[in-house]
Amino acid sequence: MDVDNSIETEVTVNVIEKEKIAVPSKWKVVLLNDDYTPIDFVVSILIDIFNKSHEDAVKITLEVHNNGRGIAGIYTLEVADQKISDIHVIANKEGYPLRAIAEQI
Ligand code: TYC
Repeated sequence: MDVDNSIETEVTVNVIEKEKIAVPSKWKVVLLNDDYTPIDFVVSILIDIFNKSHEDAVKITLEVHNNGRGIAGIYTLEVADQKISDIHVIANKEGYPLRAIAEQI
């Protein structure tokens, strides 16, 4: 007698397909404090590169200024790396030592 294995096969295939889908990991872009970068410059970086409101940008900047570090945003590694590179290029052009790093969540 023939047995219909199609549903079982379909379930098995679905499970295998699911296991193959890699969920991209998330990364924090952490802004680091320094003694030279002007506060207004950091605020404008947060508005322009991280799409923050002026109010949120000021809050994050003061958090970094007071505590040494603060989270600018959470992204895939590719996007986080691009934003970090953008910060370093813009800050270097102005002669500021502003640094940011990516940390996996
Ligand atoms: N500490 C800097 C100053 O006193 C301001 C600053 C804030 C620098 C945040 C970097 O990520 C930073 N001008």
